[in-house]
Amino acid sequence: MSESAFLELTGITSEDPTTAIVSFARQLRRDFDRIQMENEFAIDEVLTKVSILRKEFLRMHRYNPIEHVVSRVKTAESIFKKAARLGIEPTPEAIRAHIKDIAGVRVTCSFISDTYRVMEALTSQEDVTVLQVKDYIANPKPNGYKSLHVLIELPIFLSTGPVPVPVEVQIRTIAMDFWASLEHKIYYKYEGEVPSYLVETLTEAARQSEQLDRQMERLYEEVRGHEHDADHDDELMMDEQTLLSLWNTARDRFGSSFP
Ligand code: 0O2
Repeated sequence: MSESAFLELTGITSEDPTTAIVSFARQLRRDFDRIQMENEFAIDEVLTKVSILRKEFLRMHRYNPIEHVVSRVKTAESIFKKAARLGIEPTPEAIRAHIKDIAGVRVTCSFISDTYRVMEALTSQEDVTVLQVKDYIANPKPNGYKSLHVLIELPIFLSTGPVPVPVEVQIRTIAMDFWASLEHKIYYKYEGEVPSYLVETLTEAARQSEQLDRQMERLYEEVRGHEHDADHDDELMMDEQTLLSLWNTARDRFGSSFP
């Protein structure tokens, strides 16, 4: 970009443009630092929510629907590339307004039903606003990509007050995740020009991974049915223990006249 074009874009009219450009660049850096910071904090909030859900499921249902969680803040380079692709001015205001996936969290679940359960539990929280849901599990992309994409917005609490920050949460099964990371690697290796035989193999792998997901889900439901019976026995046992202790308390209170 020529100096005059830069001055026109930034609106700098100072008689000493060099000083003005340096101070503008410093301001830009501060603004971008702030954007990165807000996005890091928003990720912390989402990770805490996911961790609480995971612990609650474990404690209350003795079951963990979440296998693992990863997160990332988009790098400045990747933000600028996306801005250029979308035809957005590379200013902090335009980036805040148009790029909503600077903060990303990926939750990997064991089973398809868990992905929807986790999405429901996360999006029904009071401080979470759902901006968009893309269900690529029900409607996979033509290449076979499957995942739930939920764009949420939640407040982070800074010393200056609350700031709403969008976070893209991707929720998928282990099989979907395995497929997506391999596809991503292949796509990057061939810089988007993937040979057709590999595209076909990937599409076939996506179909097989879907079958695997469905089979695993069926197996899990069967095993879960048996576990429910065992849980019921445990509850009965706990009740008997509670009854026994109540009985003993009553006997202590009423003495030997109590049977
Ligand atoms: P990264 O490095 O994961 O952040 P856009 O969000 O505008 O770029 P789109 O298609 O409207 O594009 O958004 P969408 O459908 O919500 O997908 C965005 C993200 O989903 C991507 O992020 C990928 O992480 C993932 N994704 C989408 N489609 C595919 C796919 O076909 N294969 C794989 N492996 N991942 C996919 P980024 O920003 O591209 O990359």
